[in-house]
Amino acid sequence: MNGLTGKLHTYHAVIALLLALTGLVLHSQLFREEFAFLRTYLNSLHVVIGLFFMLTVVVYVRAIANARESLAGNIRLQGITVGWLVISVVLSFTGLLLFFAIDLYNLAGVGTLTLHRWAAVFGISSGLYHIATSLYSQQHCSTADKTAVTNGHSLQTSRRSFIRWSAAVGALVGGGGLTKWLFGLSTNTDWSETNKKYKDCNKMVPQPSPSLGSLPPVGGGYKGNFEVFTVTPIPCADSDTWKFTLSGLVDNPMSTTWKGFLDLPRVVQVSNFHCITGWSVYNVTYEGIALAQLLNLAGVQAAAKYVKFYSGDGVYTSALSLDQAQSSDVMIAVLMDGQPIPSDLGGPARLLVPQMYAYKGVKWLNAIELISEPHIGFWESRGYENDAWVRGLKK
Ligand SMILES: Nc1nc2c(c(=O)[nH]1)N[C@H]1C(S)=C(S)[C@@H](COP(=O)(O)O)O[C@H]1N2
Ligand SMILES: [Mo]
Repeated sequence: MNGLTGKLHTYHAVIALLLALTGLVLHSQLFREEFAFLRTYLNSLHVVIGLFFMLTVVVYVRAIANARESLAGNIRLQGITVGWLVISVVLSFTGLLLFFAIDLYNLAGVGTLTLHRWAAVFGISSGLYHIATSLYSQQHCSTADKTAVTNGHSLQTSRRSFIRWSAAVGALVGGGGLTKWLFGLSTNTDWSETNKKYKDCNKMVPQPSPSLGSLPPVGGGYKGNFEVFTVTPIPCADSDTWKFTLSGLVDNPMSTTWKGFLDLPRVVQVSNFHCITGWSVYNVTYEGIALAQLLNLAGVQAAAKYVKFYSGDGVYTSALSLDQAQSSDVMIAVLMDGQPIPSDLGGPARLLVPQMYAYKGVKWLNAIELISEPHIGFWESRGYENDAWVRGLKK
């Protein structure tokens, strides 16, 4: 027992605490806004602390193996140990998968972040329970000898079980709150209620008709879940008023209605979608206008070096270098798995840059401008890389 509660226990506890703190902060609203520029560093720190955590788990397993005899009779301690071990292993495994997600490609994909979050919920709430109950029993133990003599034992026992039960209830309530927070969609906005109402509020007539390959989707249907991310309320588009413009340093500026936009030639592609916060969606069959083709039609002037993208929300922008914008898989998508893109996911038209993090994928795209100087977009000006290549995908 001593071997398990000595220095090793302290190290392990402190590291677990740091891991929980950095993980919670990474998920917080604050780090999607004011402190976005720290995200990548904090993420690396979280991973490094995670490696130390794994190290203490390994050492722990050895210590437990040595202390087998002292565990033998103690069902409660066995339960704690096995439970904690399972949580630690799941956390470590999903953490590693997430870190290598892009390199492992489809393998790591769907559900890894979800599993990591669930393990965090169980880990944090059982950790809190463990702290609460053992803090009490430490106090209790120091006076145990005296009280045993004065025969207050049954009182002690009932008080102890009362503490245990309150700690358990506290952990359950805390765990419930944590679950709600970690799994709430649109967690990055104050608009979640409004967004539910406007899940698909676009009124576009006609709908784009899917070409061969789009329906049924050649990718076989996307795998994973989109988390709706928006820094504004979801704007609703109407084909009567919707306009798309291409302007700036081009020979043939363009301003077109929805009908004209649908007359532009479209291509079909299967691509993956990676958000920098760790979730991905795989094998999405998109149909849309290849940006390189559109730029060709517009006749890009020699002075143009960058392409700036505007959103119908009036707030969000992003930009690519001309080179990046001409990558063959950059498109303005209007169909996803053969269906019009719903307004919460950026329809009627959204930008896709599959090899970059999805903050480059401007939703509700309605204007493109060719410019000579770099533009720093919404998230980029809050610290995200301007060259947003997904690690491992850069050509
Ligand atoms: N207009 C607009 N486009 C946006 C965003 C946004 O907040 N507003 N968020 C970006 C980010 S960070 C991501 S991960 C994706 C999310 O796309 P989804 O909401 O369709 O899942 O959209 C990107 N495009
Ligand atoms: Mo994102």
